[in-house]
Formats: sequence, C-alpha cells, structure tokens
Amino acid sequence: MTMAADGVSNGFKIYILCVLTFNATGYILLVRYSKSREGPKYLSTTTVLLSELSKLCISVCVLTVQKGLVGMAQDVYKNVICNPRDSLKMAVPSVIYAIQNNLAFYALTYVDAATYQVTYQLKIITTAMFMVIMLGKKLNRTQWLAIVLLFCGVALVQLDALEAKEEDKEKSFSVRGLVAIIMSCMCSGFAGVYFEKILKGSETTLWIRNIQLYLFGLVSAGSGVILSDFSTIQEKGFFYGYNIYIFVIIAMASVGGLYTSIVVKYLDNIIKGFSTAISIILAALVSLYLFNKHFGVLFIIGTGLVVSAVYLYSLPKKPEPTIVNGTMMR
Ligand code: NCC
Repeated sequence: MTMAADGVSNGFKIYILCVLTFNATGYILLVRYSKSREGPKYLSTTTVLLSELSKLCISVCVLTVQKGLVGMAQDVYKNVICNPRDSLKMAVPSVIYAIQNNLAFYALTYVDAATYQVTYQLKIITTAMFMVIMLGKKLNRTQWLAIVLLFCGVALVQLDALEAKEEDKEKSFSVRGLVAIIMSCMCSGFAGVYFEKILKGSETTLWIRNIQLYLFGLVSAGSGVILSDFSTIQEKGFFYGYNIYIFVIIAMASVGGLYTSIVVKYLDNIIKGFSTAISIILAALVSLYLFNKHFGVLFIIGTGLVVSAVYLYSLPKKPEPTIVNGTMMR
C-alpha cells in the first residue's frame, strides 16, 4: 500500500472519503424522511445537542485508547482546562456548526433530499471564497470556470424543482428552504476552513481539537434547545416524537462529523466537497426508487453540470510559471 508523506496510506484516504460520502447520503435521506412522515414531530435542536454529546464521548474514548486513561486525563487537563485561550478558538466554529446543523433540519422540511443535496453544493463556492480570504489560496482559470458551471448547474436544478411544483404541486422548491441552504453553505464554508486553519496551524492533536469543539458544541447546541424549544420540552418532554430513526440520525450525524474532522486533517475541505458531491447522484438514485420521485431534463443537466464542475475544480493545479534569467520555466 502506498504511504503518503503524512504517514497514512492512500487506501485509508479512500476509505474515509467513502464513509463520508455514503454516510452523508443516508443522513440527508433519513432526515428528509423523518421530516416528511406523519406522526408527532420531534425537536431537531435536541438531536443536534445529542450528536454533539455523542461526538464528545467518542473523542474521549479514542484519546483513551491512544494514550490510556491517565494519559487522556493529563492531555485534556493540559490542553483544554489549563489553556482556555487556545480552547476558546473552537468556540467560533462550534456556534457556526450548531447553526448549520439546525438549518439542515429546517431546509429538509421544505425541500426534497436530492434538490437539497445538489443545491448544497454551492458550499464549494463559499468554501473556495473562505479559502482565498482566510488561507490565501489562489484559484486558477479552470477552477473559476468550475465555479461558474456550478452556479449554472444549481440554477437549473432549482428551475426543475420550480417546474415540478407548478406541475404536480410537489414541494421540492421553496424560498425558505433555498435561503436556509444558502446560509448553511456560508456556515459550512467558513467553519470548515476555520477548523482546517486552526488544526493545521498548531501542534495540538485532532482529538484534543475535537474535544474542545464538542465541549463548546454542547453549549451552542444547548443554547439552541433552550432558545427555540424550552417551553415545548417542558410541556412534552425532551424525547417527544423520538423513534428508532431519530437515534439512527444522531448516530449518522456523529459518524459524519467525526469523519469530516479526519478528512480535513489528512486531506482538505476541497476534496471533502468533491467526495460529498458524489452523494448527489446516490441520493438522486435512491430517491428515484424510495420516494418515486421523477426528475426533469433540467435536473439531469443541472446535476451533470454540478458533477463536472466539482470534477474540474478538483483537478490538480499546474505549477505556477517562474521566470529564471528572463526565461519562463514551468
Ligand atoms: O456540511 P458539512 O459536511 O461541511 O458539515 C460539516 C459537519 O461536520 C461536523 N464537524 C466538523 C468538524 C469537526 N471537527 N467535527 C464535526 O463534527 C459539523 O458539526 C458539521 O455537521 C459535506 O461536506 O457536505 C458535509 O455535509 C454534512 C451534512 O450532510 C450536511 O451538513 C447536511 O446539511 C455531512 N454530515 C453528515 O453526513 C452527518 C458531512 O459528513 C459532510
């Protein structure tokens, strides 16, 4: 197996990308299903809080396996408790991710899984934007072309959804849903690049960063629960409307989040975007069979454009030409 400079094999990288892709597909489909089925409506804010708790517990367990109980306690004490200034850096993405995770539930109440997933690919633009602003990344012409194609693709998919609404009254297009997705893309782009910058810019390990993030995540997601659903919880209880699907959603949110952090550590946010874009096709195919959804020509062309854009964007950059003694070198 080929080992890269960072000490992990290419096989491992492919494995983490596959888990991320399949998990994201299943997650979106299941959230959509849970929002569209009849019966008592669960509170999304509580599931976001429980997934933060579960990710925190898993991260502590991983660190314990790596370092033993005493080593884990020392590590947490030294890096989290004795270093509040460093820990505070994770408060920023924790709040943004809490907003983003809640927005996803909101958006999936109004748009179907496939439309959501394709439109959500706008996050590749927001991620690129933040990469340029925050990490000083330079984009070449092919990558800008990819961004324009992506815009066109997403617009076509939205037009297709709009037509579907007029024809068969299916609520696949919704202004509220679209606004929530665009805000979600901003949050994903900013928080992802911020996390990458902090993780790669210091010696602090991934699992300590995750523990810092999820500790603040508990506070951010907990505030969401109190601010939006406190009275309902008092009246109906924290687990109102829960069933087996909701626990699977929490488990998948935890797997997705933890694998996101591993992908950002060993690869980067752009490759993550490419990987999850593949889940568009998977989500569309599953929707076709499970929900009997029909796609128009615009959806198919739009999806094709999005996938081509993601591919073009991920193409390796040609080395910048340098001038040596008046001669252009490549
Ligand atoms: O939107 P996306 O990710 O960028 O959101 C990142 C998710 O990972 C969690 N996270 C991030 C860093 C870290 N150290 N720990 C974490 O737990 C954040 O809380 C946030 O939930 C994608 O690239 O498309 C991806 O999409 C999500 C999900 O499908 C969308 O956010 C839904 O709107 C995927 N999550 C799941 O499948 C559960 C993620 O794996 C990939």
